[in-house]
Amino acid sequence: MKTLKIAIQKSGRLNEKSVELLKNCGLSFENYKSSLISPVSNFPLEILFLRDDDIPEYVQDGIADLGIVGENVIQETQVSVNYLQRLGFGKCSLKIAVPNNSGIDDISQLNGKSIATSYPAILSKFLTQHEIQADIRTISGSVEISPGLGLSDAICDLVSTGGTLKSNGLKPFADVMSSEAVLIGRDELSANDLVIELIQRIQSVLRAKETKYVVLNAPKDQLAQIIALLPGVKSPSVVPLAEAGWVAVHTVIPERDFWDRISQLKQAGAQGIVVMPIEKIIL
Ligand code: PRT
Ligand code: ZN
Repeated sequence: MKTLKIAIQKSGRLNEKSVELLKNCGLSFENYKSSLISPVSNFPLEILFLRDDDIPEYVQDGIADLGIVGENVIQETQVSVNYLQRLGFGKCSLKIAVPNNSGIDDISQLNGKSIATSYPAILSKFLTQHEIQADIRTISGSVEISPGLGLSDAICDLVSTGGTLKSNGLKPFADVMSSEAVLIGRDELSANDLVIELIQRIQSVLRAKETKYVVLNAPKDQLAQIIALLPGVKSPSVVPLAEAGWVAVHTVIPERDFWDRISQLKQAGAQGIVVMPIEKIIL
């Protein structure tokens, strides 16, 4: 079968997590910073290291079959590619922000104002939807300093912690879009066996990230109550302990549910609760 090519960011915010995800899928490759292509030794796949802005077009044009990139970049480049899987990292929001003392508190007040951004296509669509006529100033970096320099009245930029806005005296004002890293693919490839296999591996890694393997000791007479508190992938395994009247309960549960239930489990008599990470969950 033909070797696939997947494009990931060469360096920047998505590089490390993209490499980690592919390695967790059992793919073996060198993360050469200096080269453009790295072959995977145990799967028919080559990794292309690119600037994130180029990834959607490379996938659309068939230079790469798959890509990992932020939704913000896909929307801005307006390409036609398939969204195959949301990946849960690189989360951020594209927001319009204004200086703290601007007096702007309603979106209609953006009419006639200038907005600096690196995302003119997305912003223009948003303004049209809200029937706002503003002057979009496209700049490629350091958008946040633009109001302070008198270059624009507002900005539209990506925000994750909000620290950059704060330290530049800006306040978030309107949400334009939220974004995360996604796996994209060429339209024709959705039914390709290798693509399906890779998506399945990625999904098993993502599922495992959200769940924990939990082992706890329970008095036998409290077992039903404890199991009721532990919704697992399937029903839990119950193993007798050397001490009479006690069992060990093994199960796999979503981490977010687990933390809420610890005190109830303890009250129900659970002891020696051990929580372990899981590498993959294959359903
Ligand atoms: O070199 P290359 O072109 O490949 O990379 P790049 O410099 O264009 O992008 P990079 O590496 O900065 O970001 C890659 C992707 O990460 C983006 O396209 C988003 O999908 C995602 N991402 C997630 C972010 C952020 N969070 C983020 N906070 N991209 C940029 N930022 C910037 C933002 O522009 C602002 O300057 O971080 C600053 C704000 O951060 P906070 O934490 O202060 O709010
Ligand atoms: Zn970029």
